[in-house]
Formats: sequence, structure tokens, C-alpha cells
Amino acid sequence: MKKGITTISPAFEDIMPEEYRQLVAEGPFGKDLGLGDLGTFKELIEEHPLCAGCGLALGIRLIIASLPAPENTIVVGTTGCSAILFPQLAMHNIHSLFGNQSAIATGLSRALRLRYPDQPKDVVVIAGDGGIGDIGFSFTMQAWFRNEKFTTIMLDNEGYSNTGGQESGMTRQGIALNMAPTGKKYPKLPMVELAKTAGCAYVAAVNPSLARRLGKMVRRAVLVAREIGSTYIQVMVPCPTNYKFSPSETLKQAKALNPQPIEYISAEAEQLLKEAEK
Ligand SMILES: Cc1ncc(C[n+]2csc(CCOP(=O)(O)OP(=O)(O)O)c2C)c(N)n1
Ligand code: SF4
Repeated sequence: MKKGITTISPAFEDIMPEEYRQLVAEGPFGKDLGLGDLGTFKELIEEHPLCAGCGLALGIRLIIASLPAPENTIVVGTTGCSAILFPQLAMHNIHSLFGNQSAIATGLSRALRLRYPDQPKDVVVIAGDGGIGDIGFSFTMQAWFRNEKFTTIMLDNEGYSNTGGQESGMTRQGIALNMAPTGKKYPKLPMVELAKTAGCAYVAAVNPSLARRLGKMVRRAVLVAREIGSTYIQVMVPCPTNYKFSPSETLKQAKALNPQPIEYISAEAEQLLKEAEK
């Protein structure tokens, strides 16, 4: 296998742990690998403390394996179930106060462009539906209106899972959860439409059973954000614990909730992707 671009300083060769050595030798950094290569390289997330069958765990694994340049990417996360996985992710990631992720990503992406004008540095927000669609909604929308050059990926499990099951803006109408027992009175937020209206150049929605499609969407969204402006992907990642279905049913649930992938590409982004995918 080709050697990664990360190297260990000779002064530290004796003391670096085996895991880190393996990551340098067999990890994906600098190798332009994708989902189709899963199983042939050491992944950036190998263990996590999420519940058995958690849709988020699968979604995040696929998203991370699809990043076009993980060695030059910073993930911005926020409070929620994903935040208990990210400390185990072997790439740069920042935890932000709940809902603040788009503000942090804005500053980061602008600063990286100034500091490294000749080297692409990708910023990718990965957060729950409560973080993006409710508590961080204003930051999300304002970043899109400003056309900030980063990607936002929503892990949509249709509720606040980490706090035991409250309804979120993304919960479907009529659904009752542990701490919202009378059922949601309003419809699910139309985040895909809102992203388009706010001017995102690339907008997509997918479930993780369409893994290759999801991988292609992540690459496209990151490339478009790098060159043009804001991009958004919504990934359906059901929560067996709060929605009370068997952990073996997660993919079935995800397919039923989001059977048809959605992809919107602006004319400018289409031109860019045509060149990039030649
Ligand atoms: C500022 C702030 N408000 C509220 C909370 C409590 N809180 C922690 S996680 C969470 C819900 C997260 O929901 P979501 O973003 O949908 O992620 P999930 O846990 O479902 O993956 C809430 C309300 C907090 N930690 N900080
Ligand atoms: S509560 Fe739900 S979303 Fe959170 S880790 Fe468990 S299965 Fe995943």
C-alpha cells in the first residue's frame, strides 16, 4: 500500500503507539480513497460508544470514508449523540457549544483560506437535526445566506436523542416520543427546500443504505463548498433507542423514511463537477 502523507518525526519514532503507526502506514491520508475502498485501509473511526444499531454510527462511518481529503479537513461537531463519537475520530475535529457549529465553521473556513491560500482546507459541519434545524437554525441559515464555503451535513434522527427523546423541528407530525408523549403538532421542517432557498449551490438528501450514492454526494458537496459556497446534505439516520425499533431494523427504517435520494446542483456547481469528475 502507498505510504500516507502523514509522517512520524524521527524523534518520536520510539514512543508513538502502534495504533498511530498503523494509521500513518495504512490510513487514508493522502491516498484519495473512497467508499468503494472500505476494507482495504485503516479507517479514521474504528470504535464508538453509540447504541447498537445506531443510524448515526453508520452514517458517520460512511461520511468520513467519503471525504475527498481527510488529511486536509476539519470536522465541526456539536452537542448530541454524535458528540460522544467524535472524540474517537482520528482526524481534526472541533466540538462547539450546542447550535454554534455554523458560526465556528464560518470563522474556521475563512481563517484557513487566509492562512493557506494555495492549499484547499475543507470544513465540514456534522451535527444532529436539533443542532442544525432548531437550536442552531439561525446560524445555519445566516451562514447559507452569506454563502460561506463549508459543507453542512445533518444527521437526521428526527428528534433529540441524546437527551432521551424530545421532538425536534425534524420530527414528523403526529409522532410521540418519550418526552413528547402527546405527539408533534406541526410538520417536519423542509430543510432541503430551505437550503435551496437560502442559496446553497449543492443540496442533497439520502439514506445510508445507498452507500455509494451517499459517498458521491459527500465528495460533491465538499468540492462545491471548496470552490463555490455553502452546501447541504441531509442523511436519514434513525434512532432505534428512542423510536423503539429493533437495532437490526435501522436500514429498513431509513429506507422507508427516505426512499428516494434528492440532489439539487446549481448551474455553476454542475460546471465545476463536470470538470472534477471527468
Ligand atoms: C446550549 C445547550 N442547550 C441544550 C442542551 C441539552 N442538549 C444536549 S443534547 C440535546 C439534543 C441534541 O439533539 P440533536 O441535535 O438532534 O442530536 P441527537 O442527540 O439527536 O443526535 C440537547 C437539547 C445543551 N447541552 N446545550
Ligand atoms: S440514543 Fe439513538 S441516536 Fe443516540 S446513540 Fe443511541 S441509537 Fe444513536
